[in-house]
Amino acid sequence: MEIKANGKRLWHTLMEMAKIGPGERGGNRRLALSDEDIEGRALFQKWAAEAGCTIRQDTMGNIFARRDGKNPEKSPVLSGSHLDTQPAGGRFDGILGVLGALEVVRSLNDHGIETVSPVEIVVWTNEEGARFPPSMMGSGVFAGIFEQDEIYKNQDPEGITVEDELRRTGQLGVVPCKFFPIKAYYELHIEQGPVLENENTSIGVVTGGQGSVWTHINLYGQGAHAGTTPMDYRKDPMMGASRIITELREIIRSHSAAVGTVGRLETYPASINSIPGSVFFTVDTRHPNEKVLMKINQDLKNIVNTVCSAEGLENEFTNISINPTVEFNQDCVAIVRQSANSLGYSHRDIVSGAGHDACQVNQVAPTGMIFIPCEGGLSHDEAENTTPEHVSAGADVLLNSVMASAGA
Ligand code: HGY
Ligand code: MN
Ligand code: MN
Repeated sequence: MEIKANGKRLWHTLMEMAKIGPGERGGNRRLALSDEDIEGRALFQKWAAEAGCTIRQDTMGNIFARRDGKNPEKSPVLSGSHLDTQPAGGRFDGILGVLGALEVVRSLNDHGIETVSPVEIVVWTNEEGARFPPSMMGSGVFAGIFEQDEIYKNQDPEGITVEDELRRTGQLGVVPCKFFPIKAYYELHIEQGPVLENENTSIGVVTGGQGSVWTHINLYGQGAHAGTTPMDYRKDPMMGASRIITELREIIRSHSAAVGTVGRLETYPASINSIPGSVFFTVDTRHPNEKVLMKINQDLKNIVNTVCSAEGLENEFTNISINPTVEFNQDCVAIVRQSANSLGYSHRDIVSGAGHDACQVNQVAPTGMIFIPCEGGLSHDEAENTTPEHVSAGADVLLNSVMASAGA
């Protein structure tokens, strides 16, 4: 028999969390392992303890809040996501998954339900990768995809390492960050795209995710005077970058369903009257087919070399992360679909355009995801929004999916 979560309480909890690390336009800025992120984590841990959970933290700062089941020997059902945000992020990306899992525990408490398997809420460290690349970092070390010692050395743009920040903020836990047997993992998330809203569908039954490649490109030319240097004397990396970025759009357009983004572009010395000596920019490319994704990456690398030889530039082309396409566990997908069905929510299968911690956990545990619509399909912007009704429906489906796997 389906039970319902308390959507009103979840919406209020989301709005309380949103007060921490406010952005300039109503969203949030809680970069991974920043003081704001820590403040949000502390509030979550307070709520989880009040809900009767016992809390532990691992050496990547991942937080696990456990609600015991009848049989402590059974592998737990996990549910969660991330609390870190983009620099100009929204109030729901990641946060909905963590606080939705908290709502599951609160609802199980309200209904006096003791599951057979334990249930654990998880907060993964640094899903966004906006401050410390790569993204999905804490879940990636947990799943054995990244080596912790390597990840510890990764730096933010100020040169601060992951390890330093984990220590400074007291997030370096004592439990080794390593996967353990998990019955199932469910993650509730906004779609971050327009499909569900356009189709007026309440729930996305996520069957998998597209692959992605993150690349750092450095172009080196010759710094010189903006006024005295004739155009054909120049080795101008900004001209090189503009040609590469224009060509990138053509490469992407030649593969339907491909997307490509240049999110960061920095010049040195960044002076109005000096031709830059060097330019750095990032490229995020994605596609649902891994072969096409790797072809796009190769085409981009070729374009960089062609433009650099034409412009007299040197370059460094570094793939900093390559995330394969993902297929979620059929049983978990079926449980999500069945929960939405029996609750009477309109639903459709959907492939995720975004990466999620669930994509990493999927490598070591049966994993499923639940999407709800977001306004205009917008995310990774402070205007990110959804409705209390969608949040409530998502929480209901999450609660019933967790109960189906945990045995209640
Ligand atoms: O980049 C992503 O897809 C995720 O939102 N971090
Ligand atoms: Mn997210
Ligand atoms: Mn995100």
